[in-house]
Order: sequence, then C-alpha cells, then structure tokens
Amino acid sequence: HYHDWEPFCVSPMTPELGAEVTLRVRTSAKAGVLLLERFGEVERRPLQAVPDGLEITLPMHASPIRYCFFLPEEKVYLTSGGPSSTMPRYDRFFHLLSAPSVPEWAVGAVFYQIFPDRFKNGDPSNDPKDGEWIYMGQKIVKKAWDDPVDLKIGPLQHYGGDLEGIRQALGYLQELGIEALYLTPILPSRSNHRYDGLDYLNVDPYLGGNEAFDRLVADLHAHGLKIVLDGVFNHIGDAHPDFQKALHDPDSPEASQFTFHADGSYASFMGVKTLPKLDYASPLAVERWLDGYHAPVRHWLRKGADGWRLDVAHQIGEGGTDRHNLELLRLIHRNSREENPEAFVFGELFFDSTNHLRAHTLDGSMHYHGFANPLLEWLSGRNIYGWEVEVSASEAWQTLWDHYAALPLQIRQTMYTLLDSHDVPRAFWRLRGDVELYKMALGILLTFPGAPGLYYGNEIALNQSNPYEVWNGDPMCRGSFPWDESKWNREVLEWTRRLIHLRKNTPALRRGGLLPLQAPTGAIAYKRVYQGQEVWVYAAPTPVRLELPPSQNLLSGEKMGGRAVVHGLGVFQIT
Ligand code: ARE
Ligand code: CA
Repeated sequence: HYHDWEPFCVSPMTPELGAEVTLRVRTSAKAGVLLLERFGEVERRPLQAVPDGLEITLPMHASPIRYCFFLPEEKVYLTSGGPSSTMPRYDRFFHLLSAPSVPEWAVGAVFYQIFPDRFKNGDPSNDPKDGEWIYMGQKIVKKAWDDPVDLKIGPLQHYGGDLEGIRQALGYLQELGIEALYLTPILPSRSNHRYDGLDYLNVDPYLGGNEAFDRLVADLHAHGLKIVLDGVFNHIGDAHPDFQKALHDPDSPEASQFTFHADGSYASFMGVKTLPKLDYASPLAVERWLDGYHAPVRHWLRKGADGWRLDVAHQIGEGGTDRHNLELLRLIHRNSREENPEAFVFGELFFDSTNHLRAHTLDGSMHYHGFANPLLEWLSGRNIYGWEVEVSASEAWQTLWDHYAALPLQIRQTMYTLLDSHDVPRAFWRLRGDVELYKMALGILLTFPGAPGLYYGNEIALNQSNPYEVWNGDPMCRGSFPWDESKWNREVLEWTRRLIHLRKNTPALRRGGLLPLQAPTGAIAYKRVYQGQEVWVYAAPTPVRLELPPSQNLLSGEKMGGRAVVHGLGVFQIT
C-alpha cells in the first residue's frame, strides 16, 4: 500500500483552495475508507476502486487537509508514518497543502551552496586592499585562507572571491551536475560573510557589483541553472543608513524600525550589536523590506533571482511585535511568487521546522534538525559542538523517518537537505577524514528525498582544522576552495558526480516518496518509490548481508537477486 506526492496519488498535485482533489492509494485491496480529520473530528468516507488502487475526490476547502486511509480487509491504517494496525495519532495523518505550492524546478533539484568571498577569485582587480577602510573606521584584512591561525582575525578578513569567479566555475559545476546555486549574502557589507548588509539594493563592489550579478544570472539561466539568494530580513547591518539615521535621530521615521531600550541599547540578532533587529510592528519596516515595490524581497526576484533562503526565518518579527512570524513568512512567500511565479522560498529553520512548514508558510527549510544532525551524529559519534553522542543506526533512521513523515506531502521533496554549511563544522572533518564513511554520507544525501545541497568543497572532500574553539572569529568551515587540482580528492569527486547523475536520471531517486525497509543491524535502509519504480537503498558502515529481490545494482550495473553483501552504499532498482 502506498501513498505519497506523485501524480497517481494526488491529482492535481498542487490543488487550489476550493477546487477538487483526487487522492489515491496504490494497493491491491478492493475496499477502503478515507479518514478525514477536521477540528479534531474524524469523518469516514468510502473509497472507490480504480485500476491499481482506491480513490476519492474531495473539495479542498481547508489547507492543509489532513487524512489517512483504512483498509478493512487487511485491518491496516495507511498513515504518513507507514502502515499501522491501530488508528494513528493526528500527527501521523497526511498533510496536503493547497496551492501555491512548491515550484516544479526545485523538486529534488541538486543545489550547490557558495560563500562568495571564499569560492573563486575571478577578478583580482575588484579585491579589497589590505588595510583599506570599509566603513566607519573598519579596516579590511586581505589574506589567503590556508593558514588556520589566520582564522582568528575574524570577519574582516577577505580572500577576494567574487561573482565573476562563480561565473568562471560554471563549467566545473555543470560537469558535476549541479542544477541550482544558493549564495550566502552578496550585499555591500563590512564583513566577509555579508550578513550585515549596508545597502540592500546593490551588490557589493568587492564581488563585482551589479554588472557582475547580471552577467552571472544571464549565464546561469542560459545554461538552465537557477540561483537562490540569502534573504536577511530579520536584521540589517549597523552601518546601514537607516540604522545610522535611527541612532542619531530617535524621532525619525527610520527609528520606528528598530527597538531601542531605555538604556540606549537596542534589539539585535542574538545580541550581536552589528546586526540590529528589524521591528515589523513598524508599518514602515514591512513596506521597506518586505512589501513595497522597492522592497528587497521583490527587487532581487525582478533582477533575476529564482528564490530566497530566508536567514533565521523563525526569528523574523518575533518579540514584542503585533505581526506574527508566520504571517510575515507568508507575506514574503506571496510577494516572492508575485514577482516570480516559480520562486523557491525556503527557510533557515535551524531547529524542528515541522510546525512552520505545516502552517503553509514556505517551500521547505534547511534540514539540519531532521537530516544532517541525526545522520552525522550516527556516523561520527559527535554532535555539532563536538560533544560525544551515541546514536545507533536505528535511532538515526527513526529521526529521519519521523521528520519525513511529519512534513506536508509537497514539501517532502523540497526540503533543503545537507550534510553541512557555512555555520557548522564540515562533515568530512566530523567524520575524521574517513573517506568511506564520507562517501556513504554523500550517498545518503543524494538518494534521500528533498533538494540536496552540497556546500562548496563537499565534492572534493575539502577539510578544515579543529573548528570548535575558534568559534569567536570566523567558523573554520569557510576555507577557500583550492583550485589547485592536486589538492582535490578525485575519488570523492567522481563518486559525487556519479551519484548526482544517477539521481537526475532515476525518477524514484529524484522525486520519489520514501518508505522504510527492513534494515540489517548497524545499517539504515529505505525505498524510494515513484510511479511504480522502486529503488532500495542500503547504507552500511560495516558489511551487512541481505536478501534482494530480482534487481539491478545501479552503482555497478550488475544484475542482483538473492543473497548480497553491502558495505558502504548499495542502490538497487527492483526489476
Ligand atoms: C560570528 C561567530 C559566532 C559568534 C558571533 C558573535 O561565528 O560564533 O557568536 O560572530 O560574535 C553571521 C555570520 C556568523 C556570525 C554572525 C554574527 O555568518 O559567522 O557569527 O553573523 O555576527 C544560530 C541561529 C542561526 C544562525 C547561526 C549563526 O539559529 O539561524 O546561529 N545562522 C544564520 C546564518 C549565519 C549568520 C546569521 C544567521 C546572522 O546562516 O551565517 O551569521 O545573520 C547551534 C546553536 C544555534 C546556532 C548554530 C550555528 O546549533 O544552537 O543557535 O544557530 O549552532 O551556529
Ligand atoms: Ca576578486
């Protein structure tokens, strides 16, 4: 019995509110009932038999609609958490959102995250000069990034990477199979990370300015690639003229956009003074950053961006405001779609994002909590702070599965899954440079539902030195990309390429649903299913024996069936 987000099971796949939607279970059962939950009451509706399954057509008059199936002959409930012999809790009902829903291009798409200062210096003529003043008494430190000691210099240290560099790397990225880029901020700022934007309508001249952006976007689009920008709408940089005005003139309209306390201090991102927090109780702030014609939310989509990754999405509008965080996220989403109907808008929701995503706000979130964390805790035996943890394969799987099962159907395929990013230690480092384990982790990333995001350098096993105690300056996971190919791990690069191409050419891997498989001890195992295609994935850090139905090994091409041994990653298409 199977139900997930695919044309057979949900049609149309993104139903409009008020329109009708047909829900189908792929099953051999001849009779069944839909359990439809509304305001805590469960209604039962009979299903009709159709070839290959059972169906019902419903008006989409609430969003999300929440339901599961009951098959009386087998006495089985089909829930978002798989088949169950008892009536599931409400959080195991399927959630289906009404349109607007996720953009087709982002479904299962392979992303590549770039931290622009560190990726590629394509134009040394725009480099910041050592000792150059940036703004208000701040001086740039221009250094290469090879020596970990340099990291203590902190956020003013610039390497010189730019948008021209990214453009020059397009051939490399395409050969790898990348379909979309996610860039951390590109606004003029003082720091190398640029989360402290001081002008929201222009590109940092050190990155090549607006011309470099236009050129990059044109080239990307000409090659069918997308580009998602980092939307920093919770706070701005303290050097931004709006904040400077507010500081010097507390009665100015600009001042209404911030929260000043009696002692002269002000609300900021996690107490960081360079990042004053925007107060969206102020209508001016809503207009200026999110809603007005010139609001950056709209501006950059008109300039060709294909979406937003929303920085600290859960904090936007939080604290002492009359506009709720969820409402603001919906506003950003709606405005983005107005400017670009295909915009992909996902949140940086560091923790459990289920509630946000069920509330019809965004198209997905960075999947740390329900993906990267359990996976790497299992494989490395330590968490992102470096503390030792003991997580078994079955516990890790349970967390992955619980989070998958809790997501609205459409968003299951657009979660931004990742192993690491510019905010956490690199996975290769956490795995102590163990190439086999690392390849397996990449294998899980690239065979799991969602839009997998590689962080620049993942594909060549870029490493870092001990990150944990240098958390005051820049995190160590932001080293410059070595364009000297002798520093690349070729084996990992070939492996990553192969898996990306496999994913793109196998519909079940790219956009299929997920189901648990019986896993041998110490391993995790899952099925990906799409339109009748079934792919079984095993990830086993130590060798495991298993029984396979007639199938093809998608990594070696071999025909399989009966007994097999998997060590590392096994991917088998059932034939
Ligand atoms: C830097 C240092 C920090 C230091 C801070 C203050 O890295 O260790 O505490 O300075 O001196 C940007 C820069 C950061 C910079 C920060 C502040 O990229 O390098 O920090 O600005 O100047 C939490 C949030 C999460 C947030 C991270 C940074 O939940 O949303 O912290 N991520 C976004 C971006 C960042 C960006 C900002 C927010 C600010 O992706 O790059 O930071 O715009 C644990 C904690 C989480 C923490 C997470 C990661 O899980 O529990 O709360 O996430 O680690 O650090
Ligand atoms: Ca440069």
